[in-house]
Amino acid sequence: MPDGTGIGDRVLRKEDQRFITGVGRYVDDINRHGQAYAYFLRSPHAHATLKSVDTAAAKSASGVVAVFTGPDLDAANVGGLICGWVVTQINGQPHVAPKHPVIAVGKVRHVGEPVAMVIADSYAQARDAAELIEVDYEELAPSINLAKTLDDGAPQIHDEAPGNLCYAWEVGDKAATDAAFEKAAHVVQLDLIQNRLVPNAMEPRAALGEYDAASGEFTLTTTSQNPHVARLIYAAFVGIAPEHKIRVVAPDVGGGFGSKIYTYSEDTAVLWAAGQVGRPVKWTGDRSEAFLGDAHARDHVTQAELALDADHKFIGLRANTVANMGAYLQVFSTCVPSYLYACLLAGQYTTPAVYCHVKAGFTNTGPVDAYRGAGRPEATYVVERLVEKAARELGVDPAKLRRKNFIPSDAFPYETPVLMTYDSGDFNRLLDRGLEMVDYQGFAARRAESESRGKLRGIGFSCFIESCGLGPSRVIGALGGGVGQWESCNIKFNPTGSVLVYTGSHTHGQGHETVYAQIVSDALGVPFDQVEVIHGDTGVVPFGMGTYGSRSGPVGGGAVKKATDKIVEKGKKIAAHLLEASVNDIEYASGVFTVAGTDRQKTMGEIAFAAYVPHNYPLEELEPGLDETAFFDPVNFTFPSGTHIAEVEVDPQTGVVQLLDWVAVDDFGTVMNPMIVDGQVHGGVAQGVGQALYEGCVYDDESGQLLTGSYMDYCLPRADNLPSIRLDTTDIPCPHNPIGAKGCGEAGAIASPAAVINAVVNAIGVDIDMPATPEKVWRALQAQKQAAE
Ligand code: MCN
Repeated sequence: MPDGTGIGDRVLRKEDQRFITGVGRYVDDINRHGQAYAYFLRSPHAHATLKSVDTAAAKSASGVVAVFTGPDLDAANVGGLICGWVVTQINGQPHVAPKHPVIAVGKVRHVGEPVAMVIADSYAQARDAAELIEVDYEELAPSINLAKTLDDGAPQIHDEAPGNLCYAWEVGDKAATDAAFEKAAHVVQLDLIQNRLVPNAMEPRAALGEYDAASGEFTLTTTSQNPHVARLIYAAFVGIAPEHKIRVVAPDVGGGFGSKIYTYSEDTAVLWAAGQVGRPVKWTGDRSEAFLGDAHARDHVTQAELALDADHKFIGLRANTVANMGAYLQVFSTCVPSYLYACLLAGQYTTPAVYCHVKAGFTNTGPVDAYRGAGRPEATYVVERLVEKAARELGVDPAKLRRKNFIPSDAFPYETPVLMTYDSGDFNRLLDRGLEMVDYQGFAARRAESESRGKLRGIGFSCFIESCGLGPSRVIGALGGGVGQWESCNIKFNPTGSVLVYTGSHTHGQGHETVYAQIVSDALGVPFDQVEVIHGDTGVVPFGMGTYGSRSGPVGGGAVKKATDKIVEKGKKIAAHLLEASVNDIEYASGVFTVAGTDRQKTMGEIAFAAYVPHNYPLEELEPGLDETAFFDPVNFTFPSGTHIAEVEVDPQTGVVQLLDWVAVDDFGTVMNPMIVDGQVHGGVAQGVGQALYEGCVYDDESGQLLTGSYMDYCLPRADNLPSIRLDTTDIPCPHNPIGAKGCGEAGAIASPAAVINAVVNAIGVDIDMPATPEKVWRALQAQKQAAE
């Protein structure tokens, strides 16, 4: 757009006006007449038999409306929570999917699992009454430690899952990979720990259930990233009501980072309970409940190896991973450490043989599922740590070693040995630009200067590629995914020319209200401020799959663009009628329809008006109205890639790591709003830095108590832990979506842990695990010193 609000412009975010002026409407801001409040009594034990749950005293407590336990929900045929992705095991069987009750039945399997729901006139009354519930727990030995949970003799968590095994799965050609290692000139080995993380969205989860006895309709207002998928689950699997009798509304949502993809016990229970008690029922989680109850992330251990020939070409990579599922499966739990992880172990390289074996195990800890990056930070960490270690052991420049092994830019589409076909990219260009921006030549001098001050300086690379933009329904279906992953858009013109854009994706910080308006404004020539984007309400938006897997730009944006194309097609017919010309002679550009070769024109505004005031329309050929719906289902994932380079300084006296510089050169295809994309990379990098240096979710090995259940024990990065992040992009369009966009929402979190740790290792000279806390770094330096003595 000439006014600077089209695709590619740094448009300020429309939605920020309401957020920064404090008028955003979050779930907890919404209250209904006669509303009651829910409190969940949670298990204090990691593993116990529920011998009895006596609710009599609680039921007669002041203000109490109802108390429900797991058996009450069972008796009402309320189904359990589901996992939406079937992983087919090596033995051909589907993964083991134990029942996940909304409220515990018979047994509790992690600290914090809901045992009863109390509904009362006030939240305080519900909480007080919960104290009157007598639960007779018979404690069982828990299995907490991932490294031991699959061992013989480990405490059994589910009868359905012998040996606590969820699945054993593999990808790649094992024989070919083993053969590559046999003939290798060099083999590099690493044992890696993917520290467990807590998502920490700014707004904790909340839900408000309502039931209208007249229509039989249930409404849930909730902190969801994907309200339509939630509705499908409540209808088809939980069985609360048929889909057309459930409305799910996700208003302003204060971040999700994956943790709000899922349907949880609390939202499911309040929705069902609203029908039982005939009053709206509200639950707002507090931060402690978020620590205990939000799905956690990562939590892998991996033995990884890279084989190189004498010429330093990568000839094989193999990884053996054990992944923690926690006590129960959530919606994506199974696909994260399988398809979303192992299928990216080729990285940016031509490694011809890759093999990965994954065992997923249950433990008596909270569920583990997708969190920003979901599998792809783990893959990048394996590949990039191995590559950096190979460079160190071989004494070669890590940038040169990467360059020697990059997939060349003319090799796309490129089929990797682990199921993916990369669409496009230019890895040399990313690295070259990164080296230039970071002044790689000058690093030796900077390191010497740090040394003169008694500090250890290091530089670390992370050259990542990821698959996102979920995304190809056919591919996902073939890999076991349960639902189609298209996106939809409905564009409705008002007669006076303003536009409503209904999207099935959900924005909870990503800025869709702005970027989709840019796409529409650009395509239809409508002023940006005349375009309103509406999302997050199944009662208003016809269809949608929501937001996760960096899909809203490439897939949601694709649907928006397709819908604008349909509007233009219809507009041409109306213009032809108004201008008394053949539709074939109508040309369209920038909001104006012209009869070819003449100055006879109609603007989009005139067309919109005529569409609703259709005087003289040939109605049998031309329907009134300007309202089009499009679905977009891409043929492949998008494959953003990038080079991130971190420079750190380590204080050997204290082990403190200071990040000094960050350079990120990414390929996000067509960048629609560079300001929003920059912000996405900043946020993602900060989260990855958190994983690398600060965050670690820890359960006590004996009792299964969450030791890091508050910000006193769980350390998030702060603004002053981060350097100014310097960015650039290469913008190689994705060949298979209408805009050419590749997703950007997770890239920073995918790239950054490997870059940070590679820089720390480069500084201190020994391998180290995440989070590289001062204590861990200091101990590594002491051990190194002692070994040298
Ligand atoms: N965009 C663009 N040009 C591109 C690609 C994207 O301008 N080439 C814009 C998009 O239009 C969108 C934003 O960048 O406004 C992010 O787009 P995309 O990469 O498609 O990611 P999604 O919108 O699907 O968001 C999901 C992604 C994920 S998976 C997590 S997790 C995450 C993230 O986004 N959670 C977030 N970013 C977050 N940001 C905030 N503030 N809060 C979260 O919870």
